[in-house]
Amino acid sequence: MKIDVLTLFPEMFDPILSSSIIGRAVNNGIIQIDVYNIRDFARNKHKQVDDYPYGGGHGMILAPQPLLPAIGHVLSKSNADRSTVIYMSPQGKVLNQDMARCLAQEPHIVVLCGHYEGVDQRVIDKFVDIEISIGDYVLTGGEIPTMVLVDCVARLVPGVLGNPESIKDESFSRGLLEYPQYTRPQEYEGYTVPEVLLSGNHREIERWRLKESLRNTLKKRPDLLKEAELLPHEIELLREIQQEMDVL
Ligand code: 4F9
Repeated sequence: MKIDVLTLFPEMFDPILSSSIIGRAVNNGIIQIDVYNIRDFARNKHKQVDDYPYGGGHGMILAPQPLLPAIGHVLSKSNADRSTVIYMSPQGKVLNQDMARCLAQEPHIVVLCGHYEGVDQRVIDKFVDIEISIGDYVLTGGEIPTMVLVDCVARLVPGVLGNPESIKDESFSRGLLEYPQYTRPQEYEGYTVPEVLLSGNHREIERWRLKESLRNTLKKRPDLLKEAELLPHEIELLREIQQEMDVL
């Protein structure tokens, strides 16, 4: 997978590219991430990238020049058979694990980081395939959302994570939150580990984990349960949990 990032602050990406799991995948050649400075495509004397909004109002707008040539450049350089251009914006569809799974299948992703009051609409109309938000709040720019997207998508690319099994079990992979985890020691300042996890009975452990996963989801994110396609034995476990809650 190839990811091209277009930003006014390329240095913000140095930390994730030089360390972390994503950095390792880049160094191993499993993914390729190139960060381009939008300002390098400015053709005016002062390398200005923004201008005042037509119609008035506060703030500045990222202009078609340099954005159009910048996007055009990364698209024409790519030899992938298709490219997906993404604009990180609070107006986008809110990122979720399903979207990340889809994007992880793409050969070439271009991510545009907006700044100031936004981007000239003609750039979005001409090039942008998807607008993506990372949540209902406003940031100073699209760089942190882009890092969130890149991290979330890149870790799903085969070979990026050491153990592919770890993707299967985690929160959201099935639309449920994870079960609680414990490690040694068995007792810490009076706090103990649930007995079943020490039993060595793998069927019982599986059942306990599924039940706690359902319990966590019901308690913390009941909205997720409406979307999850539960199997009959899972609905039965939910009923048990509800009864336990009624007793308390
Ligand atoms: C982008 C916020 C995506 C949330 C970009 C200011 C943004 C954002 N998700 N806020 N520029």
